[in-house]
Amino acid sequence: MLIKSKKSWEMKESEATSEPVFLNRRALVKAIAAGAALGPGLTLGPKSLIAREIGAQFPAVKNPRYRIDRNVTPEKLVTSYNNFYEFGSHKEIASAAQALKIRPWRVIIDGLVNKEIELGVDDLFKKFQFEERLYRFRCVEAWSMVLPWTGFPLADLVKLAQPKTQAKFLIMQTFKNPEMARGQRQFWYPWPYQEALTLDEATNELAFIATGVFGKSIPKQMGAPLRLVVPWKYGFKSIKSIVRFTFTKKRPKTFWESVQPREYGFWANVNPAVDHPRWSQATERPLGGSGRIKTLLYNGYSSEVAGLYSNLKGEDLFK
Ligand SMILES: Nc1nc2c(c(=O)[nH]1)N[C@H]1C(S)=C(S)[C@@H](COP(=O)(O)O)O[C@H]1N2
Ligand SMILES: [Mo]
Repeated sequence: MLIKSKKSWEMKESEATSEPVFLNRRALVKAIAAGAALGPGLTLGPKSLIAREIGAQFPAVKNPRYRIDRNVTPEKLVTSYNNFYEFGSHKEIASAAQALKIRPWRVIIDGLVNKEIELGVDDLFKKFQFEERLYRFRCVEAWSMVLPWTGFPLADLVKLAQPKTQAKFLIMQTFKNPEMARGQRQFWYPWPYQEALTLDEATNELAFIATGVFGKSIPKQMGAPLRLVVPWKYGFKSIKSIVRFTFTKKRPKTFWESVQPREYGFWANVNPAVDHPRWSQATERPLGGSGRIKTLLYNGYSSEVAGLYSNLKGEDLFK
């Protein structure tokens, strides 16, 4: 099909992408921009036909490489059942999270980089090409969902940062402001929330910075204005409302690892065969579904990520 043959407003939502195509993202974005034929079997949703300018977020190109053979979770559930300890230690924090002030929002990129970067989030966004991806998401507490994220690959941010060759890890931190975020008055937690990836993980094609969900800006309770999404790992790795990216040589302690190292580790890769000390990880409860479904190794993303771990002997990869 010739991409240019139909204007976006001539297509129905029902023509949205249904089959995976094996184009890498750059090739896809280029192809769309050039109006090239993408081959038989590929249809693109209305929003996909718009060649996006750098920095423009909505509507984003739907990347057909990331499709899921499960129903998308209802938006109402995705945006009302959340985990964000800064605003409470239960799942109904959405209204409390409206206290989060998301502008101005400064982002710092520092540590082992050639040049530190500090800029406002809107200026940061101008540096990236946005796209939409459908991903699975699996919390360590065994609930799960499928949802469309808008954002850009974390690899693009790493490239912008130009890490030095000694850099091996990327640490990400959430804001710290106990005035604004009541949960941070719980002084026994090691605020700010902190997560980290190896640089190999951070530059894996799946590691994503989300700025939107369901075609709109990401709501505060889901980690506005930018959060990590690493869909092959348990949800706690996907840190929300990031203010700082720091490249280091040494592996840091992460938030939940500091709080409860017996139960939560650095790697936290999804594995149905390795149980949590207090419950089974074999199955999960899809939000909005009836009953439970089987959990998949690496949450169904083995072909993209298993290679990252083939040489890691003696590491506790699945908690
Ligand atoms: N800063 C911060 N990020 C966080 C959390 C948190 O408490 N604080 N919770 C994590 C956990 S355990 C999960 S399951 C996901 C939940 O994301 P959602 O509420 O957008 O579904 O966010 C993760 N990121
Ligand atoms: Mo979670």
